[in-house]
This record gives sequence, C-alpha cells and structure tokens, in this order.
Amino acid sequence: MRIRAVLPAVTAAAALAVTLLPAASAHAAPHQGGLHLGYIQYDSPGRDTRTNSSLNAEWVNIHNNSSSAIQLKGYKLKDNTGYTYTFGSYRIGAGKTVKVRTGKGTNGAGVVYWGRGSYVWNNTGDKARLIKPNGVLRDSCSWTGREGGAKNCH
Ligand SMILES: [Ca+2]
Repeated sequence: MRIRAVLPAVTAAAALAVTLLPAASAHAAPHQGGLHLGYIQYDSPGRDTRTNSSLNAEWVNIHNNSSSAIQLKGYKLKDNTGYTYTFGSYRIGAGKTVKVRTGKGTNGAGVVYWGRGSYVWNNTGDKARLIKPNGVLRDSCSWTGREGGAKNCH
C-alpha cells in the first residue's frame, strides 16, 4: 500500500520534469518546418501477394506541420529505383497528413493512390524522396528493412 501511495507522486514529478524541458531537448533532431515525410509502411503486412489491397497497405505519409495549407500539385515522391509519383491537385491543410498508397483507388481527403500494379518501396532497404515541383529535394528518408516493416521519418 505504501508503494502504491508513493508511485503516483513520483510519476507526477517525472511528468513535470519532462514538461519543463525545452522543446528542443525533447526532439534530438528537430525536423525542418513545413512539408516532410512522416510514417512509411514500406512492407505491406502479410505476404506480398500483389493484390490491390496488399499494394495499398504499402504507403507513405506526407505531413504538413507548417501553419498554412500547401498545394502539392507537381510535387514528386521517388524511390531508389527512380519510380516516381507526381501529385495532381491536392491541397494539404496546415497540420494535416496525406497518405500515398501504392495501389489503385479513388483519391479523397487524406489519401491519394499511386495506381501501381506492383510494390514500389523495397522491403530490404530503400529511400523515399519528396521533391518540390522545381526539382529541389524537400525531404528524404531511408530504411534498412530492419525496422519491422515501417519507418517513422519524423
Ligand atoms: Ca514493400
């Protein structure tokens, strides 16, 4: 009983200490502001059967952490092989995420489809690049295949 009584106080103190740390310390490598690669599920769960649902379980999140909406038309997503997805008109709101799924489907709020019939992101290591319409690299993120199927690129 004594331990149970003491623990919440310790936890609260620890939480307070974390809260008081400057934001820069909480994030060892602060990400550049604006548009960037987020979570990438490079290995579709289960066997790679090439069904459309399996292809669509392979995806890349792009996150806009700027304070204003960004029009993605002309932005490109590219892998190591050179496969390239070019965004059509898509307005990503401030603080919003858009998921780029590998397979076919109908674009909507928060999701667009590459439209491929085969996987694009290599399970054994690859590199995603987000390229601006003017060709300038905006962000990149690589993985080795040892991350368990997904990589957090934040
Ligand atoms: Ca894959």
